[in-house]
Amino acid sequence: MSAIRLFFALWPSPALAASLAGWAEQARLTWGGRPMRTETLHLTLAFLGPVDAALADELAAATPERRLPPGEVPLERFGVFGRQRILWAGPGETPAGLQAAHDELWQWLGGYGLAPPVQPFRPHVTLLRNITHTHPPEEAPAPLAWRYDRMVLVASESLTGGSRYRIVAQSRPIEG
Ligand code: 2AM
Repeated sequence: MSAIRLFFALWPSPALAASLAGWAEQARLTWGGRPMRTETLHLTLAFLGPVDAALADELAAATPERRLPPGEVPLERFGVFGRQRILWAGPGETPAGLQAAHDELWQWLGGYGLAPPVQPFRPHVTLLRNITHTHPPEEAPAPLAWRYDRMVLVASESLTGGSRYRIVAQSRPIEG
């Protein structure tokens, strides 16, 4: 059976994505590498990996019934994953509300037989890939406040030269 690579993420508004693209431009002066396309910038909440098509359909159908308690992520620092040669933007510390959203999401996914990663949650927005230097992070631009009220379920398709992301469902914002 065919498998689909899926992940849940926070997706920035176009304005926030444009600001983050500015961060990427600045970071590239120090770390080199290849900037992510502005319209692909995101913060992964849960990476599911390849999931069979029937389960993917089930998750896409169930996601609009999920609620994500609204919250805010302060984007205030650059970080480097040296082994993966990634430069990212993220919070100084994981906000408690975001950690709770991550934990709750994985608890729900457990009901579908999916297991959380062993590594701790490291919320980040990948800005550059294949960085040519792995200097420790320098001071980032002025912080950005990311207010979120929903998550999206994304299918990732591998193409030569990168991935294409397709949003297949989103959670329902809490009204009021
Ligand atoms: P990255 O940006 O740090 O590479 C789609 O690939 C999204 O899922 C990206 O945000 C990517 O994080 C994340 N991702 C890919 N493989 C992953 C893995 N094995 N564990 C956790 N997240 C992963």
